[in-house]
Amino acid sequence: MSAALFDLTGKTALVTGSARGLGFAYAEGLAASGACVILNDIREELLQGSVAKLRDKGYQAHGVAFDVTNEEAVESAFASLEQQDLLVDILINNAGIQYRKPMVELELEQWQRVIDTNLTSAFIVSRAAAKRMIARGKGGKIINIGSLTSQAARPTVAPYTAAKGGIKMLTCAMAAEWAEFNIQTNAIGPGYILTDMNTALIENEAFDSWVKASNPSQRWGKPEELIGTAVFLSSAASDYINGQIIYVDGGWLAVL
Ligand code: NAP
Ligand code: GCO
Repeated sequence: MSAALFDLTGKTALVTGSARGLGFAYAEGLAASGACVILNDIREELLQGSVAKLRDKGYQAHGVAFDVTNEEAVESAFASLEQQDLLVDILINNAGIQYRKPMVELELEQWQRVIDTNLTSAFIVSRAAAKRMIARGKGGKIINIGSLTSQAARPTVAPYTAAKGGIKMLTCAMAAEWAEFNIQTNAIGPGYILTDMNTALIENEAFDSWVKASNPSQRWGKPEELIGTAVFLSSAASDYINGQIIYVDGGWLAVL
């Protein structure tokens, strides 16, 4: 009984920003649970290499290159997927960037680029997915990717923090509008995870010490440690969960 709850066989999942990092971990985890996965990235060559890695493991994997901030490109991508009979049942809005600078030094363009990529894109891509899920009448799953900064802030990452706080409430707004169509929208809030986004932090001895001292697990997280939550929120096991954010942070936000 319980294993079937987490089985994604017959489902098609689109993961944005998934040629590497956490997105690739989510895609591989969903593929291992039976889903047909569609990887996305801006860089075609990187994308195809990642698709090949999953296919080499025997998984059903496809790639579609588009910029998640470009609504014409997003609509065109969904149309292309439909022509291939790849109908998105599960969407993980994972694509994101980081830009670290004190606000008093930040240019408006730099602010806007982070907001567009980390927040507005979730609206653009989810709107395209939800319209089609509603029309098909079979429900769906949407998973937004938040952060510890959906709940708390640190200096020099204001646009990222504003975007991730917005992701938390956009998740509630999506639940409010789409739950009646059997679409469950939730979010994952990863802690500090060992990916390219954080290379500069990982290599900074003081920051590395702060991360290890600031959470009860006393270590950085690994991308593969996010997979279980992604599979759970993509599966029938979460059919009555909506508008929630699950922090996968080693306990960071749970302690003083
Ligand atoms: P990453 O290693 O920097 O990977 C980000 C991915 O997003 C890359 O594949 C990148 O494409 C893609 N991307 C960026 N802009 C895009 C756009 N406009 N259109 C399509 N794809 C785009 O980051 P990560 O650590 O895996 O983070 C993934 C997500 O988790 C982000 O939303 C991040 O905010 C969130 N998160 C990360 C952590 C962490 O500790 N790592 C913690 C909390 C939340 P390219 O490969 O072409 O650059
Ligand atoms: C930073 C990091 C964080 C992590 C993550 C924590 O500069 O503080 O990039 O933002 O990536 O979001 O949950």
